[in-house]
Amino acid sequence: MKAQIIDGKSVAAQIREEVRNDVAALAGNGKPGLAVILVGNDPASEVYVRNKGRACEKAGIHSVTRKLPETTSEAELLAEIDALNNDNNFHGILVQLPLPPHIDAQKVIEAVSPEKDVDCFHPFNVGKLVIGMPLFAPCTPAGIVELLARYNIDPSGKHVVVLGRSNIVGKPMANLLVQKAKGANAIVTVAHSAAQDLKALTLQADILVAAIGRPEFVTADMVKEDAVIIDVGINRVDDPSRERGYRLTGDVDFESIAEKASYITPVPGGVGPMTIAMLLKNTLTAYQNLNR
Ligand code: L34
Repeated sequence: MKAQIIDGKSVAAQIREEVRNDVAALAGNGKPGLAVILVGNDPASEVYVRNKGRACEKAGIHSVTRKLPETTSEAELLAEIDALNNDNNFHGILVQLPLPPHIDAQKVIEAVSPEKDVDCFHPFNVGKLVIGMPLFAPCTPAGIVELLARYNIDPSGKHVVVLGRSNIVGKPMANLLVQKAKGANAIVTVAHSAAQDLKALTLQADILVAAIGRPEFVTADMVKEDAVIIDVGINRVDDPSRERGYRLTGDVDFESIAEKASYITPVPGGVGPMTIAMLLKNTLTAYQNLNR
């Protein structure tokens, strides 16, 4: 294999240790608190939320996961968020997505107090991000910027092609990388499946961020020699040979692209763990902002 693997798991562990030290050094009174709300029983969400709770615990962050039934009404969820907005024990509030279809996710996102919005999903925080004055950096995109920085891959002046335009990854990724700032300053294209000639776009990418949610969608012929490949996808693909019945795969065809790229993130162990590490960072930031 030619490409160097970007080890998100180990970078994330490093960042979590840094957060743990910062939390331990906080002046006496109280510690950061994170409330995570999970509605329903989506198996992947359950894994992610459990990972978040564990990571908080290890970093000395107080965390509570509220598990609400699939049948929870929008009004009940909004009431829960309102209570957490007014609870001084919690500095961060995160409502795990996706939500059941009978709940208006945007309404829920906008119910979280912007000062506690550690996801950076509230329109107030999205706006602050766009103008380059963010309160919080959105977890997954910020994790990617951090990975690039720690591998000394400077996006400045490079062409980054972001595949996918979701509000969780694609759009905030573009908004972060286009900023005139250290670790950013990139030339950004946001592409998606409606492109007339997607391959012509991805072939231009010095750094390709794949966030389309389709297993192994990006193939080696779509990638420029020596490109940096960031794979945000976490897809469960049926695999009867595994005990749990599935394997995890990203949005890129790892095996073939690793022969062509200069750097590549694996799935699992790439971007996923970084999302959680940045969530801890944001929770600490929320605490510091609220205790100023
Ligand atoms: N509100 N909803 C909200 N905030 C978020 O930041 C998220 N996201 C995405 C889904 N919904 C959300 C996450 O937490 C994706 N995501 C996430 C978090 C953690 C991991 C993956 C996605 C993770 O821990 N990934 C591991 C493997 C997990 C497994 O075994 O399934 C990895 O190594 O990639």
